[in-house]
Amino acid sequence: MTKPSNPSLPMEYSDEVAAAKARGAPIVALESTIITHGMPYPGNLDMARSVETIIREQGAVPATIAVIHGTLHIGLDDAKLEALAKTEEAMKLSRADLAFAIAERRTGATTVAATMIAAARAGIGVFATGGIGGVHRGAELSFDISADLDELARTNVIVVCAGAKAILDIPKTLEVLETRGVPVVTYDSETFPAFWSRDSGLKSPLMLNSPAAIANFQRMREQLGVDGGMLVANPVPEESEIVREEMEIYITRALDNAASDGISGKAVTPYLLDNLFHMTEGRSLETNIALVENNARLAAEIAVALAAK
Ligand code: PSU
Ligand code: MN
Repeated sequence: MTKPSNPSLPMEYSDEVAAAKARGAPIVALESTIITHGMPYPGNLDMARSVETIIREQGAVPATIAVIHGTLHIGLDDAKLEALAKTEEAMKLSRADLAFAIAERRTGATTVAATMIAAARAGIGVFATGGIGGVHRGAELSFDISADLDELARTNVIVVCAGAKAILDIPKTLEVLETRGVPVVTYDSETFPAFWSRDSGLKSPLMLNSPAAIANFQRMREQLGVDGGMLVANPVPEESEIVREEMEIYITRALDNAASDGISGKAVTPYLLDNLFHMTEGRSLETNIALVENNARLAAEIAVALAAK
């Protein structure tokens, strides 16, 4: 009896990423949930394009990752990027449902967790995002802990972010990362950043101040055979930050709104981000864009440093 053959994974590289892979050029993965669920159109498209440009300017190649009609795309051309930025239908994909979207030929954006899985599958070791998911405030009751944390513990990708959003419980998020053995390295700062703010009030577990040092640390982890990702936390540039005390006022209000509207599960993060956007009259979005651009630059520098063996 012949066994049914396994279906192969429908994975497609953009021309630019395929060429970069062929010549061994540095590549930086980018997530797409930030485009579909993290920012409104057209600011999301402007952000997605400018982040790609910044990575190219540093001598690396951007690979935005998304599932489109069941194909896992590693790198999107401009037409696909624009269509994704406009769509209202995209699923928000994590480890649990990335393969579901592919199997069911759906369209979905990848979170940090799903982007790490796709990047590792595509042989891409560096990834830039805004903020990671983490332990939500009140998680002791809701059990809401992002799958991003488990993914960081198991998948070998360096994730460059601006820390954790202060809508989360940052001390608990750092505790989980420590328990799971994820190195948390702050770039050129003693304190762990809180996304819109440069300082969460918490000391960072580790600090390094050059892309070369980060690349070297990663090589030592590989030499030791230590699996899993690394979290690089890059504080938002000073001129774009919203300080913690001010942000805390808006966050408290947004959390109250989420509770009274009965928001739960996957909808929580997008709901809070939208609330904050309105409360800050768009300033939270400007800061969000600035920090993603800043992370893209650092991620490209790290990818370049890793390629220069
Ligand atoms: N940061 C943003 N906007 C976002 C996210 C992060 O500024 O939309 C997304 C990321 O894709 C992250 C996800 O992986 O939120 C976490 O969602 P959850 O808390 O449901 O795991
Ligand atoms: Mn969650």
